[in-house]
Amino acid sequence: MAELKALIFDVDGTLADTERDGHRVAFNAAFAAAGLPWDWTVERYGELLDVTGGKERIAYFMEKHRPAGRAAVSSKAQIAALHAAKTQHYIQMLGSGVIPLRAGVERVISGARRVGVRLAIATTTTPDNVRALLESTLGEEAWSWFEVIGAGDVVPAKKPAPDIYCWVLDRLSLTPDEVMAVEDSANGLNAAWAAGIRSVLITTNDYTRGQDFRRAPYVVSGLGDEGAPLVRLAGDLPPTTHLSIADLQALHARLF
Ligand code: XBP
Ligand code: MG
Repeated sequence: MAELKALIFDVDGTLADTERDGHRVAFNAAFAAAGLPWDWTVERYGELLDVTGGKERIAYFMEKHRPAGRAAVSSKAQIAALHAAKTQHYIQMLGSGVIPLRAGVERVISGARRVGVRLAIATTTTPDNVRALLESTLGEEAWSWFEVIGAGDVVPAKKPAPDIYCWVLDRLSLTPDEVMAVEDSANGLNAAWAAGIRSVLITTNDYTRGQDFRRAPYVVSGLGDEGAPLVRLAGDLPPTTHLSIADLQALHARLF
């Protein structure tokens, strides 16, 4: 039986619903400020989310949709500058407290701290964004609760490549069987899976609900709260309105 030693959280879509009303809006603000006539609608952004990483997403958009004005951001450096402006918009938005954590996230994080399950993050987003989200939702100290934060360009290949999970496992000095990954997307699931992690809990959201999660042992609509009960979507899950850290420890142990 493999004991659960650490929880590795994805960020966007998992800790908080940041994509539609956060990142998307910040991309559009950066485009407008740069004089680019681009507007990523809610629907289009859903399609663009197939590509992880903001810089990679901009490059993919230009390649696929050939929008007007793309010549102005044709080099890697120009894309990076546009993306840096987007990051500033995004951090400013988070600072004003517009994006809360998803239901149950705070409960599971504090439960893990209480029982000594270590905490880590594996995300494709920019490190400054992770810090801004943690600070605006959990306070200034929260950053230090996470022993390892793997984010953005610390690895060359983003999810669904396994690199970020391998990087985090390496720094935690843990094997894949000692951790549970909490993810919201197929790209995230496939990244964890490719790194050898079999204990994956998917918490779906509006953008990811229809994705292929067949590999995941557990799929729920969220971690749940008493006021916002979870829906069990796949896997042998307890009949509960919300998952506690004890539930996650039991779900993990059952897999090995
Ligand atoms: C989600 C992503 C990110 C964000 C934007 O990351 O793919 O690219 O949409 O962030 P995850 P940046 O679900 O792995 O947390 O613009 O900083 O890349
Ligand atoms: Mg995600």
